Amino acid sequence: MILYGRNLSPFTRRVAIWLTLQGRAFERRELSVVDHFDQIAAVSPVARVPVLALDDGTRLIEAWAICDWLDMTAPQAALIPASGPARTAALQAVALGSAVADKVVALVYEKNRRDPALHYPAVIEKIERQIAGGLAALEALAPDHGWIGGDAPNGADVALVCAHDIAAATNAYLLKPGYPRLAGLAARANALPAFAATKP
Ligand SMILES: N[C@@H](CCC(=O)N[C@@H](CS)C(=O)NCC(=O)O)C(=O)O
Repeated sequence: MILYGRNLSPFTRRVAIWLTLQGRAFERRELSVVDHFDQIAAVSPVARVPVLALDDGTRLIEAWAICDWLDMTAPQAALIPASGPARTAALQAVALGSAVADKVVALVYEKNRRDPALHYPAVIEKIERQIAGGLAALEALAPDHGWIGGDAPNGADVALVCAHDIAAATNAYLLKPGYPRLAGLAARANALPAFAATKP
């Protein structure tokens, strides 16, 4: 299997950590749409990462759909509970982490990449408010110690940490209000090889 995308993509990082926590062998192609558009367009019709190219040539897109395939094909190592309220709760945590990551990436495009002369303060402020709301919700989900997944990180832990870390890596001021439980979860996770090796 080949995973396309850089760790600076929180969606690609989520898939990379998922693969590693499941103990799967895979190759990386650390490409970004900004610098390698044509190479990514060659493997994804919408030219986005992550893309997971399977050994039979199938190419999967969208982090949630890739992780669903990973869990389906390795049920003994699944990172999301198979059914019931626990599954709904874990998927909602992943959705929230993913939504925060989405808005953090949107802020990178609007603020970090756009010429300051073309900044739209109202748009930036709206995105910052969306991120603040999402981070507060992630803080409420983050455990004081250990993992949402119990004895080991599950998909919810992975999504929360990826959201936290992309905010820290791109616009650290977003974390200034203080999210101590989320920060603690990220610190515990980043002490593990799967997270440490992919930290943006
Ligand atoms: N919903 C997608 C989001 C993927 C995404 O936004 N990827 C970004 C990198 S972080 C990308 O490829 N952006 C290029 C673009 O959309 O133009 C997922 O979960 O996989």
